[in-house]
Amino acid sequence: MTSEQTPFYITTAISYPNGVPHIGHAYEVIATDTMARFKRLDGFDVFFMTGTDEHGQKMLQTAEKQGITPRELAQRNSDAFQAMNDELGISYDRFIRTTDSDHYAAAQAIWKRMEANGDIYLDMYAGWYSVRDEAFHAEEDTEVREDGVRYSKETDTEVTWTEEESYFFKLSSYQDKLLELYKSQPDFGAPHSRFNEVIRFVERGLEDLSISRTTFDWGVPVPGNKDHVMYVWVDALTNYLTGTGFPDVEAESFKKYWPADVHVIGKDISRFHAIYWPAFLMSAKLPLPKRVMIHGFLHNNGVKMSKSLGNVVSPTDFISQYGLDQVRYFFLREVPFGADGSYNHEVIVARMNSDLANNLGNLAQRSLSMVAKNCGGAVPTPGDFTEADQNILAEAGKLLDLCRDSYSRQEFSKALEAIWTVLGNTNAYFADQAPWVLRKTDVARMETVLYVTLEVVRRVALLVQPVMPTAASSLLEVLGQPEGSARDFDAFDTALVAGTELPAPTPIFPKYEEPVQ
Ligand code: MET
Repeated sequence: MTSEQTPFYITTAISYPNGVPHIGHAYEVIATDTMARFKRLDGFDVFFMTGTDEHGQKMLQTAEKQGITPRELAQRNSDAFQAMNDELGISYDRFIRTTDSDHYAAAQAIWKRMEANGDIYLDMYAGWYSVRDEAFHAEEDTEVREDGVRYSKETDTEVTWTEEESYFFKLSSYQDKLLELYKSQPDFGAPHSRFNEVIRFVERGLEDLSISRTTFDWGVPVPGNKDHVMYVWVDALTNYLTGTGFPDVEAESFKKYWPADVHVIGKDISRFHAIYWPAFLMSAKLPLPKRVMIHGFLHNNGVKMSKSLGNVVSPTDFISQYGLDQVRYFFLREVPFGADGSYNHEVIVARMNSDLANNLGNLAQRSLSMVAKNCGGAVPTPGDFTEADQNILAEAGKLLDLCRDSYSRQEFSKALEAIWTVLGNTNAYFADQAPWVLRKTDVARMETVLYVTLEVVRRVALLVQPVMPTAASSLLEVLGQPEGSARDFDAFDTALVAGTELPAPTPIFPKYEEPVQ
């Protein structure tokens, strides 16, 4: 099957390493990682890329403030981002840095293609620039505030007057083509509410875009003019191509993975991805990504959280507090991906205790302990299935397709909700059937009930692997499912084999206990 695997290329945005990562960065990579893992388990040939965006004025200014070179700053914090990824168990295939040499080649190659298409010209730029946003803002979108400083109205960042020779990209001539794209591919941007904002913006008309700078040199040199470096976003967006082997368009990896299936990004950079990026690619005569998935922001709204636990916005603190799989589950279950959301200590603990410890952990532990004690530690042989057995097995049997459907739109919370609905029903089934009573009255029936319960738990364990890789792996272990093909989604419909020896069960999801002060 290997040679026929369908490719699936997914990316996160690449982060500015002008500081250390925070919980927002963790949220994006966790969601993207979950998607990548789901597709791998579902038989796709996945390429998953994340990394750091190291050029531009923001990096330069931060480095100057710290008395180091931008290269040193980039190195230090890029390492911190990579360490966060590793700590979060992110299964990236490449961690790209825009200072990688193959990236320079890619950025210069896309520039030349856009130039060859007649879309780049030299002129003077005069306007407002926000270093924080690394973005130009039209004068009418800025205002002078009480402190006498001019800000971008939209992003609340300071803007400074910039006047210099610059290359421009003819973005204005792509308005109609972009609107056609949005019309013919209504899922090019998602969710619709966020994509619609982008469409409205393009409908108001587009100005040509300044795409080079001359006042500093921390960037990719513009081909053929050593006085200019590329505007950081031209270089940054091109990272998605670099990862596939571009500019070698004959490379096997390029042919296989480009165009990307999904770019996962935050709502603050939707215009760069859904306007500039497709316009650059159209100009360069390259295929467009299939989807830009725009997620919202998570806010820590719990005063209690910061009071009782101190600063928990560092991903490391967060994980040591709650556990990695728990955090991954919480983020994806609590907030519909795409929407803004908030977190606090109470809701996290509620999810951990009710969804994980009770509904899944307890069900697994109770049924497995009964099997250990009463069935010789092996998967029992079921008798004929009753209607109740058949119903619950049928419900669980639908979950893979339900998940596939939800994941195709990155609707992680929907997939998890469906799984936990089945778990709720399985808990009710287990309570109704009362196998601990059957143990004394009807052992064969007890064995059937335990078999059915384990089979549902197995299916659930398979499907939660992308979200909670470690816990799911432990669960599959105690269900006698070794690593490898037994854990692929292909195994979903292959029922548990009676007689399979099971290791001694160990609880997988402990209840959250408040630390003793
Ligand atoms: N570095 C940018 C940001 O953090 C994202 C670049 S994605 C090509 O906003």
